[in-house]
This record gives sequence, C-alpha cells and structure tokens, in this order.
Amino acid sequence: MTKPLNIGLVGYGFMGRTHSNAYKRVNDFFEREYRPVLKAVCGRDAEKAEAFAAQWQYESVETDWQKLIARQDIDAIDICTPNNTHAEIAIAAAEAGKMVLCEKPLSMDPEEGERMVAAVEQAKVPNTVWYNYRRVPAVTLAKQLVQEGRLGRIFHYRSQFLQDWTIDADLPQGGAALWRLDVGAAGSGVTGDLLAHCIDTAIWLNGSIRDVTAMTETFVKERMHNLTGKVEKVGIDDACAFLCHFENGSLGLFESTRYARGHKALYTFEINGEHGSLRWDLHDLHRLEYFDHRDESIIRGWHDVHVTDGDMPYMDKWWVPGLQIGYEHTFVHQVADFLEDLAAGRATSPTFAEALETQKVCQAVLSSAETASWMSV
Ligand code: SOE
Repeated sequence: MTKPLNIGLVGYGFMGRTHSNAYKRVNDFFEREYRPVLKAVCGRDAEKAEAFAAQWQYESVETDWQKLIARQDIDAIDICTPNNTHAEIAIAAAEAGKMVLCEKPLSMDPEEGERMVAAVEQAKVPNTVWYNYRRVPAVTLAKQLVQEGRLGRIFHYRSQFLQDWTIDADLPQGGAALWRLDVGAAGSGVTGDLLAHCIDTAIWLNGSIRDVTAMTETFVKERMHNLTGKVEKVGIDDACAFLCHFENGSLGLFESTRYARGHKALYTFEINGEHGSLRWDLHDLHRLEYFDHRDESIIRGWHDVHVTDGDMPYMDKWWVPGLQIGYEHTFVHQVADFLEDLAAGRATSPTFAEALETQKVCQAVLSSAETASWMSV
C-alpha cells in the first residue's frame, strides 16, 4: 500500500499541466512509498479551474490560494503561477507546514529568494524548484561523467537557450499566456526565464559562478499591455549574453534570446576539459555527445551516445533500449526523486537554497548589463 501525498496545485497553465501529468504517471513507472493524489487545483478564474480539474481529475477546486493552504487535507503546495506570486505563496505554505514545490525561477530577485529559503528552512518542510532539465537522462548522464572525472580539469562551459516567439512587435504583453513579457509579473525576460535553466544546469555540472559581465537588449521597446489596454514600455530583456568565471577556474559563455528566428527551444551546453568534452542539445534530448582524447588515435572522435539503455539514468524505468522518452518525463523524474527523497528524509535538489544561487547569478547578470561592469555573484 502506498501512502497518499495530497497535492494542492496553484495555477493551471502550461506548467500546471506538466506537473499534473507527472503526478499522475509517476507511480505507474517508479515504485515509491508515496503516491501523489490530485486533491485540489487553485486558480482565480473558477470556470477555468473547474475545466482544468475535470480534465486532469483533480478532486476539488479553490479560487483563493490562502484557502487552499489552510486546508488540512493538503500536504504539498505546488506553485505554477507567475514569478511575482511565488514568494508570498511559498512563504505562507511553509508557515502552514506544507511541503513546497515551486516553478522556476525561485523568485523575482535574491531578496525574495532569501525570505523563501528562510521560511522553508525554519518550517523544516521539504522543498524543491522545478529546474526540470537536470533530469533529462542525457543531462543526468553528463553529470555522472563529469563527477567520474572523465573530462579532467574543466576549461570552458558554454550554453545557449534560443527561441523566436516574441519577434512580432504586435504581440501584447501581460495577462494569462503573456505574463513572461511583463516585467511586473516575470521580474526579467530571458535572464530569469531561459538563462536561469542554463545557469542551474551549469552550477550543477561545473560548480559555482564567481563573477559575470553581461549585456542585454530589448528589441521591441513598447507593447500593448493586456491588463491596462494601453501601449506600455517593455521592461524585460529580450536577449542577454554574459561571460563569467567559475570558481573552478573555467570560463563561461552564455547566450539567450527570443529573437533567434527558426529556434523554438534550442537549449544547448558544451563543456571542454583537459581530457574530453561533452555536448547536449534539447532538440535532440536523448543524445549526449562525448569526446575522449584518451581514445586510441585511429578511432578518436565524438561518441554519439543514445541515452536509452537500462543502465543509463532513469531509463530502466521506461521502455527497452533504443526507445526514447521526452520532455514530459523530466517532470516525472523530478516527482519520482522527490517521493524517494521524502521517504528517505533527504532534500531534493535543487532545493530553494540551491535555486537561490541561480537567482543571485541572474541578479548579477542584470546588474552587470545595467552598469556595464563586472559583477561578483
Ligand atoms: C518559455 O517559452 C518557456 O516555456 C520557459 O518558461 C520554460 O521554463 C522553458 O523550459 C521552455 O520555455
């Protein structure tokens, strides 16, 4: 018999769907002591929340997140709302003794993040932030290869996250689907939305970032605001690039934009070390490219590892070798790890405290771009 873990989901957009799917699937594939129960979904629009609940089979609906948090039958609060609401909901949930799972980025800025970390640590409640790409099997395998020391001393880390969905100057900002363009709701543009993923993975694979120098650009300066109906200044960064030093002495190069025509979600990273290199690309997410200079010279070249065998991370739980999994599975893996850690009394990485480090790098990047100077993290 599994123990129920009653989930209260706040927000029912794109991320609400990815998380709900993960809760529903996880125990079908992973043997775990706990089983998530879709107890309640919360959203301000009752009709939409009801429709979401019906589609995903949530047992009940709330329209006020405070009421959801006050419910005795909810164990964990999952925050899938715009970034400017994360802190208030997470802190209240922790104070009420609930576990908290929060969408990325953790917060609007490090100051908010600090308060969120203090709240979960004081309440001693399990917490995690959904930086899902760590749990793409090929990315988890990259972590394993780095940890085994196969690359030797690391010299370079470079990463990009390219999209093209905001090029149209007539696209409005703000409101349900477009809050990512509204600085008041998102905090920043590509830095918090896309580079945050690159930074989280980079810190995980290559350690802390010491300092940064950055530039940002806002290509479309004014957009109609869906909430006010007026044309308003755009406050987000449409593109951002930065250089950095990692604490281990390696150099980093990061770039993100929503203006790279032809790229939908081209998240890539490459690591170059003394003995070898690793390369990964979200558009081909089940492959990890690996080069080992110690291979015999006549066969030396890039290994194109198809990460589907049962001895590769997470893959023994899915199909048979050669058959791939995809984007949604990264969320299933995060829940599977969360449930396993919960049973073992361990923290699930990235915790709020770990995600705060990413927030500090984002802040240093934005400050550096503003002041045109190097910033320490
Ligand atoms: C933005 O388009 C977005 O949906 C991000 O918010 C997600 O975090 C990223 O994984 C995909 O792109």
